[in-house]
Amino acid sequence: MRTQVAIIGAGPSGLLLSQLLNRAGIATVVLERQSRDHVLSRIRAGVLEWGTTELLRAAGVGERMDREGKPHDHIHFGVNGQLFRVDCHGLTGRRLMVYGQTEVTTDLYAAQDAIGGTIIHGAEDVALHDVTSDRPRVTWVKDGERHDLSCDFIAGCDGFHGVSRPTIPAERRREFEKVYPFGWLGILSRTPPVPQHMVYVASESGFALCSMRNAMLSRHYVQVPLTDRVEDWSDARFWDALTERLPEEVRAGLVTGPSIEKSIAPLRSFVSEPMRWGRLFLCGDAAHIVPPTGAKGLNLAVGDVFYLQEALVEHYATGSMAGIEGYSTRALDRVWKAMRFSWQLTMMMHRFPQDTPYDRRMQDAELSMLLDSAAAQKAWAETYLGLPY
Ligand code: RFL
Ligand code: PHB
Repeated sequence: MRTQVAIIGAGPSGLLLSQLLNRAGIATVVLERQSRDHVLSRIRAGVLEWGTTELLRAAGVGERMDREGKPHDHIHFGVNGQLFRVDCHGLTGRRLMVYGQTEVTTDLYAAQDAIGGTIIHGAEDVALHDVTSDRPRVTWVKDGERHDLSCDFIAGCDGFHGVSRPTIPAERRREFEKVYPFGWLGILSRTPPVPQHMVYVASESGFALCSMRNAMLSRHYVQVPLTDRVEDWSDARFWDALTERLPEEVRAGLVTGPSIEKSIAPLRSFVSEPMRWGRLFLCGDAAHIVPPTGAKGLNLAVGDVFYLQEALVEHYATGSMAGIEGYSTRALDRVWKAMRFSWQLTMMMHRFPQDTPYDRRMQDAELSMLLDSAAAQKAWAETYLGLPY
C-alpha cells in the first residue's frame, strides 16, 4: 500500500490535517487505534479560538459550527466573591466560539466520508520505520493481519500516549514538564448554563469554571486533590463544592441537575522538542500538553496542523523543503507562548497545597494587575482569543 502522507491518530489534529491535505489534492491514510464510536464519545475541549474557526471553515467544516456554535464576546472572572467582566470582543475585535471538540470531530468525520478520505480504525501495533530516509513506512495489525504502508511523510497526531513521539530517539528529544498538584473534576449536565456563560473562579476553596456547550448543556469544573477519585464525588457533593466557590451573582443563576458525564483530568504542562524528525512531524498532544485552564490544547493542535499543511502543500506544489525544515521552529514558537499563558493562568487561579501567605498575596496581586488594567486585559485577551499563525 502507498500514500503521500500517513497520519497516525484520528483525533482533531489527524482528521483536520487529512481533510486539508485531501482538499489540496494530497493523498492520506489515517490510522486510528480505537473505533470511530470511541473517538466520538470523548468529551473534551469546548472553546475555539477565532483562528481555529477560520481554519475549520477553510477545511469545509464550518457550516454546523456557524449554525449551532455560540460566539462569545466576554469572559468573566470570579475572584474572592466578586465578579469581573473582560470584554474580549471590545479589546481585540475578535470573538470566541463555544463548540465542543466532539462536534468538531463529528463534522470532520462527515467531511472525510463525503470526500472519500481513508480512515482505518482498529489499527493495532502501529510502528513507524525509516523516518529519516526518503521512503518512510508504517506497519500495523488489523484483525490479525499485518499491513505495510509506504509514504513520503508521516504526521504523528496520536496524542500524548501515542507511538510517534517515542520513535524519535530519546537522545535527540528534549522534554520539558511541569506537573500540577491537583486535577479538574468536570461534569456535563442537561441544564441551562449560568447567565454569564463562561466564568473562571478563584476562591478560598480552589478553582472552579462554569462553561457550556449549548442552551441546555452545561460543562462545569472544580479543582480537586489528585488523590480524589470520581467515585468520591456524588453529584450533590459536586454541586455543593461548585456553589460554594461561585460569586453570589453567578450562584443565583446556577441550575443544577444530574450529571451525564463525570471525569477527573490531571493538569500538566509538557513540551517535546523538536517537533520534526526526518520525515516525521508531531502535531497536537503528541508534542505538547497544556493544563486546560487557558483552553489552548485543541487550538494549539489546530495551529500545528495549519503550519504543517502549509508546508506540505508548498512542497507538493513547488518541491520546496523550506516549510518542512522550518516546521518545528515555527510551531514551537507559538506553542511556548501558549504554554506561558496557560501556566500563568493556572498559577494565578488555583490553590496550591504548599502555598505560603506570600504566594497568596502574589496571586491576588496578579489578579488585580489583570482586572484593574485595560492594557493588561488587552494583552490577556489577545492571547486567549489566539495568537496569529
Ligand atoms: P487526541 O485528541 O488525543 O487524539 C489522538 C488520537 O490518536 C489515537 N492514538 C493512536 N492511533 C493509532 N496508534 C496509536 N498507537 C495511537 N495512540 C493514540 C487516539 O486514540 C486518538 O484518537 O490528540 P489531538 O488530535 O492532538 O487533539 C488534542 C486535543 O484533543 C486536546 O488538546 C484537547 O482536548 C485539550 N483540551 C482543551 N483544548 C482546548 O483547546 N480548549 C478547551 O477548552 C480544552 N478543554 C481539554 C479540555 C482536554 C481535557 N482533557 C480530558 C484532557 C478539557 C479537558 C478536561
Ligand atoms: C470547557 O468548556 O470544557 C472548557 C472551557 C474553558 C477552559 C477549559 C474547558 O479553559
